[in-house]
Amino acid sequence: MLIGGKWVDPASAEWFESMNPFTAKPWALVPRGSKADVDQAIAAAKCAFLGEWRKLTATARGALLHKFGDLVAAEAQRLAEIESTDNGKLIAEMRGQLNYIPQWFYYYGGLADKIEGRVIPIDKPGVFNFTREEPLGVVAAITPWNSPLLLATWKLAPALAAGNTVVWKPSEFSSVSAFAFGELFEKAGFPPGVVNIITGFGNEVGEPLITHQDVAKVAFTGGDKTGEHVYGLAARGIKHVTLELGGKSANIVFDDADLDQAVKGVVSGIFAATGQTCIAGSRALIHRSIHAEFVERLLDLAKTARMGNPLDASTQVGPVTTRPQYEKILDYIRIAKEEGAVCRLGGAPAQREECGSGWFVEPTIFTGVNPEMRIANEEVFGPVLSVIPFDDEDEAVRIANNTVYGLAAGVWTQSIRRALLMSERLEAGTVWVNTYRAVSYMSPFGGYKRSGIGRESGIDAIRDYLQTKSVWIDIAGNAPNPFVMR
Ligand code: TXE
Repeated sequence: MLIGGKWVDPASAEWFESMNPFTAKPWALVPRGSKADVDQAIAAAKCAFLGEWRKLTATARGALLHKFGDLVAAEAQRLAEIESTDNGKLIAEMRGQLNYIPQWFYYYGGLADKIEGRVIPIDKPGVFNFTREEPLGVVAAITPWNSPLLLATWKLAPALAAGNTVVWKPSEFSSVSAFAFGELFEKAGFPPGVVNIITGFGNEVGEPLITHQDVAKVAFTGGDKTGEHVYGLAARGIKHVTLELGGKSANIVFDDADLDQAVKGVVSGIFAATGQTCIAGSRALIHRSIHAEFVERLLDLAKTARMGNPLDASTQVGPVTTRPQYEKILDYIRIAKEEGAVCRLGGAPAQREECGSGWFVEPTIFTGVNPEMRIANEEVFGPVLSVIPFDDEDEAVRIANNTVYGLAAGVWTQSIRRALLMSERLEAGTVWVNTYRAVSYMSPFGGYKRSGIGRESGIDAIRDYLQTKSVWIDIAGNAPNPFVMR
């Protein structure tokens, strides 16, 4: 693990296995961190925050982020292979992602020296008042397994640009790429302790991190139940928190949509990344007049999905990342069947030869889904689509918003009126019109309702890593009455 610029063994002297989901066999050993390591990492992060890191100008901080981005770009292929092996994401997607991740470091690196305070034209004579935007201190970044480096980047880039230091805990299911990232932070020349990495389990590493008095902020991505728990722990220490917690996003297809595009959009929304994305369009809301035709076209396209080794560039649907997740998906398929949903495709573990011994679930499509069913309300986080018909805009909005989540939504229509109206009425942090699953370092991302708090990416995100100080300077020199407020 990386603590204060040194690679160290865990205090527990224990390691655990990281599994390759394609082979269902262990392929790496990961240090099992504990409170003792967490305490050291936080001490190192605090020391760096008060020392070396603070001494750097914002421009110099930005230059380091830029350098890091260059190193990630140079190592993109290697990082992509590690990530594919450790969590089963397609190499085809990972190459693109690793080539794109540097943009976050360039963008926030550029922003580092544009964080400006303001001079307030204060209403009191003889006083000068201005604000400073200051970093929070030590940030705990806790990340999940589904997109390990991308989701860590969304936290690390703005946190560091704002002048914070970080202790990062990757998911126990996909920690290996974090070590490769850590090496690049060192190589870029970040002072020791600015970025620390502690691997291990949620209760053994995550909780001591969140509850440590020297952690000023918790930036978390994961499931909503864990998020709720993390929020509660952070509340006890009155810590800053951002949470990104998944969803049950609706992909809404109107009868005036370009159906070729819409079919591809719905398929990409649920089967890309094996459905293991927070933004998965796991509910397809289809206008009743096109429902039958659309379902046939959906089945035709989904059936062509090539499953297999994620390291093969032609694979389109890879394995499920973890054994518990694999079991959870199969459970939800069983529940949907018991609830009376009609399984039109898949609905079982994949038995294809090219899937070997990996944790594969067939791309699955349910019709006859009633909005009240569990399959229409709970996050499956797998390649399982619920198709629900609707009659008009009002009903589409009602069904789409009838969920505790609010991360994203897709709207397929040729009508600009409808596109604008729907984008206003949908309770979601992101609305895509005639596209799906697009993200950028420039555009804020985050959830409404139970999908989270705060935003990642874009200029706004850096505000979540800053606090405002108001400075008052008397320039009149006449002491006021000490017994009344000035
Ligand atoms: O996530 P967890 P899990 C959803 C998805 C999935 C479900 C469970 O539905 O099926 O969550 O996945 C750390 N204190 N998403 O169990 O538990 C943990 O070690 C502090 C949605 O893998 O949320 C890991 O680093 N930390 C999602 C991180 O939290 C704790 C992405 C996420 O793990 C902790 C992943 C604790 N008590 C799953 N317990 C999204 N929003 O994209 C765990 N952790």
